[in-house]
Amino acid sequence: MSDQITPGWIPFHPAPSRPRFTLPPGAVDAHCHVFGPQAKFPFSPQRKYTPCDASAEQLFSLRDHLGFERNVIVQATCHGSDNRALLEALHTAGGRARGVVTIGTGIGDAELESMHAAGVRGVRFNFVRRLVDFTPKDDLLQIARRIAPLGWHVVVYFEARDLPELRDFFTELPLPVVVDHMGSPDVSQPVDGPEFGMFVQLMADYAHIWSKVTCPERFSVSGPPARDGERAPYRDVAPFARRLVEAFPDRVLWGTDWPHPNLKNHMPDDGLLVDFIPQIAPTLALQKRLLVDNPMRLYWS
Ligand code: 0GY
Repeated sequence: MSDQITPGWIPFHPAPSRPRFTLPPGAVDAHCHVFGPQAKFPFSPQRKYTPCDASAEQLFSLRDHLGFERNVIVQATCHGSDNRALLEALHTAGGRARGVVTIGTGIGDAELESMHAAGVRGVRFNFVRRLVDFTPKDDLLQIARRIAPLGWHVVVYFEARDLPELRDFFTELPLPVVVDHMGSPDVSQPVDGPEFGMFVQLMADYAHIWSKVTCPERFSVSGPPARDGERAPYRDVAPFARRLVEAFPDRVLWGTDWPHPNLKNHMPDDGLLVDFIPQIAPTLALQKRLLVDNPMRLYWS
């Protein structure tokens, strides 16, 4: 894999607007990444893409600009299981960031404990084939059993078509399972259709399964607003996220997904992304659970 940025890569928005929606005090951006900088934290030789640098300093400046108080930084696949960039970001965050790492079965107890002290609270299992090579489920189960006593959870990323095959694995895991990006719905299908219905049913049946109601920019067909001044973006994704927020108000999380890896069409204005929130969490009570209470319970209690 070349050290040059992947051709066609869209860099994060250089000057996001200020949201019109005012975040509640203590809001957490519960899904974001840091990339490198490559010169200090080289990317993994097994990576499937080479992103632009996106430093912790830039992430924290976006946090302040948008009005968040805290971040949950999720290990991106371009760093493989080398979590140094993430751990350094946690170190510089002064207690205002937690982390979700990628680890192998060979990790020692001392390293897990030192990650916990640094602010790590979860491990990511990634099943998206364009991003990672296959890891046997036995290895993942072994990791889950190692981290459960620490009070950690797993974050899972998969494509909707793979849910039928993965479902039993998720339901049997002995710790909370947080699904990235609503299980990647095809929003051209009805919100009441069989595909999204299977995901909603999974959450209804299993109280240990949570969802991030993130990434409208990744799934939207209608896209961001066509007209200047319009502040209700990604309307076609909103009903999917709102369904989960209303049905499972204590098991949903929200995040920016900054710096938005692998987008093909457009780069979102992060301020506009924040303005997506009132469409999916229409009351103050739902907003507080989504943005403050739920992430604080999972990451800071
Ligand atoms: C995302 C999405 C993607 C990538 C990663 O770790 C990663 O490489 O998460 C993606 O390409 O869909 O949520 O960050």
